[in-house]
Amino acid sequence: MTAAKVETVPVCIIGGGPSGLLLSQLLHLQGIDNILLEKYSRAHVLARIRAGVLEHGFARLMREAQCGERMDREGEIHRGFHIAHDGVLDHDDLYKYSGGNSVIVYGQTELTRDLYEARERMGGKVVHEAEDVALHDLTGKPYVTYRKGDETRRVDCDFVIGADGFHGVSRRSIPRDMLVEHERVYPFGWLGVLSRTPPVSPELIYVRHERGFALCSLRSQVLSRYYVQVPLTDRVEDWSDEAFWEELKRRLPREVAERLVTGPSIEKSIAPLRSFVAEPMRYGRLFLAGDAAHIVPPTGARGLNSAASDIYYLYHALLDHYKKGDDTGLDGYSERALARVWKAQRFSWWMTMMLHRFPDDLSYNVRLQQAELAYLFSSEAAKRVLAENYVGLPF
Ligand code: FAS
Ligand code: PHB
Repeated sequence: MTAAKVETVPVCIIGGGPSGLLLSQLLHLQGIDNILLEKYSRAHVLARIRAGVLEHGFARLMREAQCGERMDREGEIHRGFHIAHDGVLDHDDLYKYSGGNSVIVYGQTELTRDLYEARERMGGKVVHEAEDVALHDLTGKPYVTYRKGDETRRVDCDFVIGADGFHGVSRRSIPRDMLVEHERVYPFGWLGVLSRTPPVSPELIYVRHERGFALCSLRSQVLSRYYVQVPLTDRVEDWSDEAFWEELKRRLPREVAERLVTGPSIEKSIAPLRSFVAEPMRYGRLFLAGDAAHIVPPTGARGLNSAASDIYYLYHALLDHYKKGDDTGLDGYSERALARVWKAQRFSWWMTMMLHRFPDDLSYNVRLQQAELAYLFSSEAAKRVLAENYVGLPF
């Protein structure tokens, strides 16, 4: 192993997903130098198919990061969505019930691509295939070591941002007795298919069905994204494209199923569902953001969007530190971020409990789900609650 190459920057960001990239880009635009260490290649990161719905707050941050141009050109503004249940197709008018807000349907893959291209265009320090990342002296003068090829490197910094996702190294670098983890795992997963077919509906359709949950989403007018709830024991190789389409059609309202255009899957995967929060989101000079600190079931489309408010809070806290010598934001980050994270946790749990079929479903629970939906679509107040959470609570 060759001698360590040492670099010194104010902020070292671990993780080149949307959280890390967005913060890196925002700090760079304010002249705050930073380096981002990503475990895999850019191609590997961009091969992942994940979120599809952006809150208006996330969209605002992308524009502030000078990365919103393609999102605004190619993304679709959605002012409502449907919930199909018990033979009816109900609709929540997000625009009306949220007081004029909407969401943008634009794939996480594309916004991650936009962020990578902006970092490259602006000469950002992004290191791919940074292996064996390790965090050191987090309560003193922090530094990060990693391996690039056969070279060991060291980054001396003021702050480390752990944006390395649920399986990253950052949260695991916090002593066990300094962290409380809250978790619930759901007894099913989502089998997702991406297909080059026209979407079955101009707006998303969430489906509660006795056979299980389903979701009709999209990435564009020629790229559709569909999901069906499957048992945790299922493997993606158990599901042919034909079997997937047949199951989806059985869960959709007849008039929707009849107009479904099927085609070969260009991506097919099963995602487990869990709710998870690690508290606090800070240890010394390490700050956790995004999936490194919290995970939600994708039912409420809050995963990526919860990361956005973490980044917003961290960005302004670091600005105040470097521009004003004010650490109020940094000292209050964990409490402020968690307050919004838990509201997103609540909403994601509520949507998941309402729309999925649970293996041991008691008749009481089934009737409760039906009552929840009947109340939701009979109450203006309930539709306002749904809308304001879905478009995104204020940062
Ligand atoms: P990410 O996990 O996206 O990024 C972390 C990055 O850190 C990765 O690129 C990883 O390679 C890197 N990394 C990990 N360990 C490292 C190490 N030791 N050193 C250096 N780098 C390291 N959200 C929604 O809103 N809607 C959805 O439909 C949806 N579907 C999802 C499906 C799946 C299968 C998954 C896993 C998540 C889904 N999510 C969804 C949530 C998802 O979009 C996350 O919220 C989003 O990726 C969070 O972004 P980051 O916090 O950047 O974490
Ligand atoms: C998606 O398009 O992938 C998507 C949309 C909404 C969700 C979850 C996933 O709630």
